Amino acid sequence: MTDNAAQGSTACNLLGLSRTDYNGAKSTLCNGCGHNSIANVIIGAAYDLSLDPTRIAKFSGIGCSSKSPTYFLGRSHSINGLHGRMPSLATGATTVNRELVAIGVSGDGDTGSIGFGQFKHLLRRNVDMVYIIENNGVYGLTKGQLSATADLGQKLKHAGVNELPPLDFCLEAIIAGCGFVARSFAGDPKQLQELIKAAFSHRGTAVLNVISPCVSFNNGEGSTKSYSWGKEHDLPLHEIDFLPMEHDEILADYDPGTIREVALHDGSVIRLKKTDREYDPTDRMAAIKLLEEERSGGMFTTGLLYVDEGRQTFADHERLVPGSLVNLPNEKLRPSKEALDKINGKYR
Ligand SMILES: Cc1ncc(C[n+]2csc(CCOP(=O)(O)OP(=O)(O)O)c2C)c(N)n1
Ligand code: SF4
Repeated sequence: MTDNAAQGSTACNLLGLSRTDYNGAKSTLCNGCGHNSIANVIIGAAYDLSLDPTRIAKFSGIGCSSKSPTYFLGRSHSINGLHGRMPSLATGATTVNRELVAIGVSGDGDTGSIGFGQFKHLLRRNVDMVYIIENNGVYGLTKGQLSATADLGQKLKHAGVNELPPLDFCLEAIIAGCGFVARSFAGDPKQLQELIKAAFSHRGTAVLNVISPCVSFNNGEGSTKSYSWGKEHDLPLHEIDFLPMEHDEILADYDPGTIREVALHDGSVIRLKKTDREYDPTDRMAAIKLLEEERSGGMFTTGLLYVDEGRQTFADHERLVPGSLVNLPNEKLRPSKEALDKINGKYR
C-alpha cells in the first residue's frame, strides 16, 4: 500500500464522499519521503472538512514536493507550473475565481531560492490560499544540493559544506505581513492535520512550513531536517484542535486558563490547549522574538506561531465580486457605452 492510500472504510463525510474519494495517483516518490506523509494528511484534512474536491485547485512549481499534488485530491483542479512561479499562477486563478479553494505545495528550493520574490509578493498581496512548504533542506529532485534552509556549517556527503546562514520561512512570512503562519513536522500528522484544517478557514494566505525529511539525501545524524532530529527536538507550543463552523462543543471540560480560542471569520474556531509555555499567537512581536531566539538556540518550535484575520485579501483589495468572473454576463463584465464615453471623455 502506498503512503497516501486510504485505510479501507465505508465511512462518508457530509458530502457523502469516502476518504478514498480524496486520494490521488500512486506516489512515485521514495518510500518514507516526508512529502508522502504530508499528502496523506492533506487527504485527511479535506475529507474531514467535507471540502468539495471539484472546487479545490492545487498549485505547484518544480521539485519532488511540487510533484506531490498528483498524489492527493485526484478529483481536483491542478497545475504544475514553472520552478518558483507557483504564486503567480495561484494569484491569477484565485483572483478571477473566488469560488476556488486553493492549496499550493512547494519545496524549500522552489520557495526559498528561485521563487523567493514570488513568495514574498504573494504574502504582501495576501492571496487567499493555503501555502505548504515541504522543507527538507535540499533540492531532492536534482539529487540533494544544499538549499537556502540548510543549516550553517552543515556537511552533506555529495553537496559539501553549507557556508551561508539559513532562511526561516516563518520569520520571512510574518515580516511580509502574512496573517497565518505555522510550523509543523511530517512526523506529527495529528498536529499537521489540525493546522491544515485551520489554514483552509483562514482568509488570506496561510503559510505552513513543514519539515519533511528527504530520506535519500538529508536524513542523517545531526541534520535538523531529519526524522530523528524532528522527533527529539519538536517543542509544540500548544495542543491544537480545529472546530469547523458548525461545531457545538463547549469548553466545560477544561480548566479555566488552560485553553485559548481563536475565532476565524467563517465561524470556525482554533482551540489551543496550553503547554507549560506562555504564548499568545496573536502577538506579532512575540512571534518574531521567538523565531529570532530559535535561530541561535537550535530549537524546533511547532504549532500556530501567528494568526491575524484582520488583513484584507488581494481579491478584496481589487474589489472583485464574489464567485467566478467567467460566469458573469457580458453586460456585467464590460462598462456600458455611457460609462466608457465618460471615462474616455476625461482624456480628450
Ligand atoms: C528554471 C529552473 N532552474 C532549475 C531547475 C532544476 N531544479 C529542478 S527541481 C529543483 C529544486 C527542487 O528542490 P525543492 O524545491 O526543495 O524540492 P524537493 O525536490 O526537495 O522536494 C531545481 C533546482 C529547474 N527545473 N528549472
Ligand atoms: S529524493 Fe528526497 S525529496 Fe525526493 S522523493 Fe526521494 S526522499 Fe523525497
